[in-house]
Amino acid sequence: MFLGLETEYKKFNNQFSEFFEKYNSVRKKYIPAILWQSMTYSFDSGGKRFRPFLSYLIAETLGVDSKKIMSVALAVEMIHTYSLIHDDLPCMDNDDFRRGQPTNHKKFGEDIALLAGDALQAEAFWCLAHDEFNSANQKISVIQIFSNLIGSAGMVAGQVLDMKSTPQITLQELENIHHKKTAELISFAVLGAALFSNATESQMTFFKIFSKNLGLAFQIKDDLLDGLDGAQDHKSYLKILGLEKTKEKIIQHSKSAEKALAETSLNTVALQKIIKFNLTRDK
Ligand code: GRG
Repeated sequence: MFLGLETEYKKFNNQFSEFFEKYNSVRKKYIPAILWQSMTYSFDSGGKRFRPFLSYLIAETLGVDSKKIMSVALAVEMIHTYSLIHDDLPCMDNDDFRRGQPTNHKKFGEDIALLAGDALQAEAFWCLAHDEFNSANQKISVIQIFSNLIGSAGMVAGQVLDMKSTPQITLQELENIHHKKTAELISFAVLGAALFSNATESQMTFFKIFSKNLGLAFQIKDDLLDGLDGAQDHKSYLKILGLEKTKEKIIQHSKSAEKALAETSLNTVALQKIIKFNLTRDK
């Protein structure tokens, strides 16, 4: 799936699964069985793991052992999973299927699905707080940016603005929604891993530009794939800009992301491949 990054993805996947198993062995016994089943049903239902893989590649790029960033990788995938479970609920997008399987609330009921999302969010903070490979100060810095990017000023804000938007939405408003709803979590995957990998201030600056543009390109690509699939939504680049300009926007943000990487003076071949993966992906 991640063309040219197959070896890295395999290594990442093994390490990620191992880390998740270790987490299970510590936490599972405290969590009611039905809640655990609901949490893991969605966590393990065939997602691409794009965000945690990105965290892994950041550690590789900065020459740091990837065990340093595994708590970020797990936390980011837990938040992604919770956001999908809640987004599918009848009070939000009201979807019956996700990744070709019944959505969490269709399988476990709305009450448990809601609580599985809540639980995954809290567990993500648990993972970061209990990280064994970084200092207390580093963990505080990471939790500070995490709570900002995923919460009421970040991803949740994006969801609210999305829900309350009207068909008169402007391109600028839509970009702001995409930025908050999707790009900020992707930014955390990059910036959380970069902080745990001891990135310099200047590298952080370029990684911020890289991750924002990659996140926007990722969401616009998602709009494009949805639109080609027949979904009609006024909150879509396709609806506002049409097909050709939407494709141009994806290329424009991808180029900005690439340019930011070039400024870091690091070997960023793998990260460039991730940008290309998004350009060519069909799911
Ligand atoms: C706080 C309820 C709540 C929601 C937050 C992120 C979000 C807002 C809602 C999720 C719905 C959605 C379509 C978000 C856009 C982000 C996106 C492109 C999700 C799909 O991500 P992939 O392609 O999915 O990484 P897989 O299935 O591979 O994990």
